[in-house]
Amino acid sequence: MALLPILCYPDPKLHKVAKPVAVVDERVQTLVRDMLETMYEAKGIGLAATQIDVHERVIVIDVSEERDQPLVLINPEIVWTSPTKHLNEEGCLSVPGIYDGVERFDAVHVQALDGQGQSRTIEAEELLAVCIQHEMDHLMGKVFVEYLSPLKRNRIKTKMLKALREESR
Ligand code: K1U
Ligand code: ZN
Repeated sequence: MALLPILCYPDPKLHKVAKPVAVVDERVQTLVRDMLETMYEAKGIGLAATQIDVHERVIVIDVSEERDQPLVLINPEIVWTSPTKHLNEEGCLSVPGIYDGVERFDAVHVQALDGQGQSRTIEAEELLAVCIQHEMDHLMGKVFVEYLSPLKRNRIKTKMLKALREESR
């Protein structure tokens, strides 16, 4: 297993659009294991392959209290959305220390392959639904701060670039 470095906003690589996985083989299963290890180590509830500079449609999630219910979504597609949306507080491992409200569907149904390449439909609500929508945005090259006002987004960008400069001193 391996811990993978997580890209930090405003890295332009976070805006690449991920390609579908052709076959769930050993390479993809190793990627999934490494992503789970990286997500748990970073204390996140989700991670998209885009965030570790792999531009393939792979997501890992675990919203359980005990951190023992990993969910693997390969080539996920939203097949149903609830008629209602709500504002939810979100964070992002690629934008450390920043939390803000984003409007998301209250519930979604997602069709995806699991870690064994089996097709599954997941009916998600509450935090799982929010997390799935956040991670699927990553696969499309979208970071949650892009839902915020240009003023907020520019402040966040400046703060992140300053932190990166200080880190590399
Ligand atoms: O994609 C990521 O960067 C992971 C991200 C997922 C996420 C958190 C909250 C709402 C939507 C998506 C995180 O895990 S951020 C860290 C975290 O554990 C967390 C932050 C706020 C609320 C709940 C959890
Ligand atoms: Zn994120």
